Amino acid sequence: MNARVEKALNEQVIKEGSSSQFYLAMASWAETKGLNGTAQFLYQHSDEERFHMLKLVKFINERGGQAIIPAVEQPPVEFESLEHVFELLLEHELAVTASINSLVDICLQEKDYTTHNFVQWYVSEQLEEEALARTILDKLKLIGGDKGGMYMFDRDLENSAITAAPANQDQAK
Ligand code: OFO
Repeated sequence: MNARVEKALNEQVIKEGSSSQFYLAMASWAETKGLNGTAQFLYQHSDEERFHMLKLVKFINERGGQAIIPAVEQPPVEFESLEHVFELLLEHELAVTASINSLVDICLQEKDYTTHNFVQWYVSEQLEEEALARTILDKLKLIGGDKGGMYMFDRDLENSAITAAPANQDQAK
């Protein structure tokens, strides 16, 4: 496998792994605040990011490279508010999108069209995740400090986590 592409893919492994840890920390924080639906949604999101990492690891190894499993970095323990959590999540997703775009660029420069094709899955995934984070943030802004609204919001996220679960299990096969 092209050395430059392999290095960029391994850097992406780090990013997906750290996304998983970051969302796991958010989920745990939400759970301690009684936001169980939000916690469930974020736990699931964390699992998805781990799956994104695993997909890269397998691809690198199958193509004759060597995947490097990164060390676990400590994510934040406390968050200012739920809105802050989703602001950070969107910010994080935007950074991951930039990194995927640069990976696409490297594939084209190195004429590695197989990896370029593989990476397209991540391009679409980032589009969806950014849109979802924006929608959630908009809802939180609408709710403001309303406790009833927050209750409904948490329940909605719980329902969306339940609906999305079977698809994710299929993805992991
Ligand atoms: Fe891995 O999909 Fe977002 O970060």
